[in-house]
Amino acid sequence: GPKTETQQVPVETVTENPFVNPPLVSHVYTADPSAHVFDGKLYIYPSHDVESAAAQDDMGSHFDMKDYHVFSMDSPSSEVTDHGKVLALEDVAWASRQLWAPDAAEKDGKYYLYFPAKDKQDVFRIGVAVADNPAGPFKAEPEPIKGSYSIDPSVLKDTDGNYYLYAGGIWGGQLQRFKNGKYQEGLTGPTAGLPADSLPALGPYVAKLSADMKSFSETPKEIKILDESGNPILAGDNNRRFFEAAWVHKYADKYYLSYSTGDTHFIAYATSDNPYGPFTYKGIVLHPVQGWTNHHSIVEWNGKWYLFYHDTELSGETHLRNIKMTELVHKEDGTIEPIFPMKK
Ligand code: FUB
Repeated sequence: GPKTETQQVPVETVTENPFVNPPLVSHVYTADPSAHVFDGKLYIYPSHDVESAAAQDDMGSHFDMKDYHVFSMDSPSSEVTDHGKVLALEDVAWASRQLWAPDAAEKDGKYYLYFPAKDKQDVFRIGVAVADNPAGPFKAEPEPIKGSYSIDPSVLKDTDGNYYLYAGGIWGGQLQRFKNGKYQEGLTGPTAGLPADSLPALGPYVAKLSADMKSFSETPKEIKILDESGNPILAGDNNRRFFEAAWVHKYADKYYLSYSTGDTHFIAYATSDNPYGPFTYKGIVLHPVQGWTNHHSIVEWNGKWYLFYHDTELSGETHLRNIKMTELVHKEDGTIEPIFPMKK
């Protein structure tokens, strides 16, 4: 029967959700979101994370992705539409595994998806796939972009109509295994080939795209990132040195290069007057997220700026991520207001 005496109610600990922003997509795992506004709509080109039998190692073998989906939004607060699978590993003749962080660009009504994958020799190259529509499907070129290497391509459409491809990533991204664009055989593990801690860190590379958007019009050039005194950021400066995820946006006539510092988990940024750099380190865009990787994009949409990023709120697993977005503010002095993804 009903209890009449007063019962001891256990004191519940109410745990507050520590994440500042909610996942944008929850029916599939998504990461590395590259966002662009095409025809007034916002399109997101992320990695599509999947469960994998590959062992977790310092080369990122557990990031074993096999296809890409494209997503779109009509407004910053609207639902996210999944346009489905737009490119699959089996449809890329030259690739063997690991479809990592992509980006997309539009030129003359055609859309180009740039993506890293390991070739049949297990060397990361960058491919391009073409579509008539921002939501795909994309058809891959039979060969990777000639002269391309490493991971994480992103493309800047400059205000003068030139397109620049930025790329590179150390450790699993293999950037340290290339000298003058040539793969050095015999380097194994994530760190062999890296400069000593007291030497300048490796930078991402940049190459102007040719008119057809499918090739480089020049030999890729390494980007220098300098500290506030004009000295190169050193390889041992893990809090500030480039690791992966280069992204360039233009704001008030300045080029902003933002990137992940990898093992210290920041998205840092540096600015320049020139798309080729040198860039000067300015600070942090995004503080560490939950999960090892931190990877983002920055885009202007209807007069406001947004940061797209990911964390592991839905899975708690470093290789099963979910994309998120938040507003980004450029301050009057040109610096970026740092973003904290976790409640303090
Ligand atoms: O998603 C696979 C890799 O993890 C990306 O290419 C890196 O930037 C890191 O996010």
